[in-house]
Amino acid sequence: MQFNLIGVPLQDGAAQPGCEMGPSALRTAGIIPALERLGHEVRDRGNVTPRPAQVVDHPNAALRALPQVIGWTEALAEVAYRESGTGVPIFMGGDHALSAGTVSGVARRAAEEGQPLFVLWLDAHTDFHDPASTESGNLHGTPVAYFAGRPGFECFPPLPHPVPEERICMMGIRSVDPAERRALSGSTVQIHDMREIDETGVAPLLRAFLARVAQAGGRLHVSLDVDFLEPAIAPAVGTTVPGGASFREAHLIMEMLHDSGLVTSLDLVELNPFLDERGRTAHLLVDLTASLMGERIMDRRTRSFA
Ligand code: HAR
Ligand code: MN
Ligand code: MN
Ligand code: MN
Repeated sequence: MQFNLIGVPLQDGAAQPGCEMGPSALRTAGIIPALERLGHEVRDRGNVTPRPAQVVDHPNAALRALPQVIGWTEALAEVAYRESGTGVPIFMGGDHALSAGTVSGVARRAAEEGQPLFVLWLDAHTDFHDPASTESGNLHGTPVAYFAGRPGFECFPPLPHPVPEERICMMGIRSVDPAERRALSGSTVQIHDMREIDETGVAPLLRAFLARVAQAGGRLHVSLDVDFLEPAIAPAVGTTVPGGASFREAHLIMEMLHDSGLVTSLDLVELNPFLDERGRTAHLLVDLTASLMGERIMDRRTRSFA
């Protein structure tokens, strides 16, 4: 397979600085040789530069870095569209605000090629605020509502190909703000919170979703937020929430995603190397990426998701 690695040194969407070092940490942790060892061809396309920030007013005074995040979204939508035309793009963040751009770009590509795009959102948070509802003002809490085409994003770049809410599946959720809860209560976004994962296990939940993607002849964008993981194994993130996915739950998800053959793009986000312990979180993200792209413990028969 052909991978296009894209660095996204964005940290304006998060409260704590440090995510701008994420792409460097992933390169240092060996993401390129890890993929090459699996027989893939890897092109490092370098880091994205945002469009210049324009003056933009918004009534929510809490909002932080709105013009900058808009500039990143514009640039990323273009890059994601382009880089998804020649291979599987891997976006190395950078905070989660980057997904506003990456998902809208790959959605445009999917629409042009006549395939429905699905999104698997692996996160402690639903990131379903709009610019008016966020109280923290941190725009990494908003990308899902943007690419789903929810109202309230008039200040953002126009979105020609929103992802229908029923094609969005979230796993790992354990921190939802009241405004997000209200917005999601009338929504068809599929949410598997940690309670459901505890009771059911990740495998049946993911298998059902992958079957739905396969049935629809769809393609799948995976967005992996570091805080999806249990903080004890992945400390390098500014928004840790206890009770996250375990090492094996996360690897099993990646292994099943690989077997499905459905994944066409990937975000690795919220890695803050400034908070890491001797690179262990960066290394874990590289190992998870390798599992997603074909590393396996033992050979086994591939399960069909159709
Ligand atoms: N919901 C909270 C807020 O809007 C926390 C959002 C944190 N988001 C991320 N990405 N770290 O999931 O401020
Ligand atoms: Mn997130
Ligand atoms: Mn999160
Ligand atoms: Mn390793």
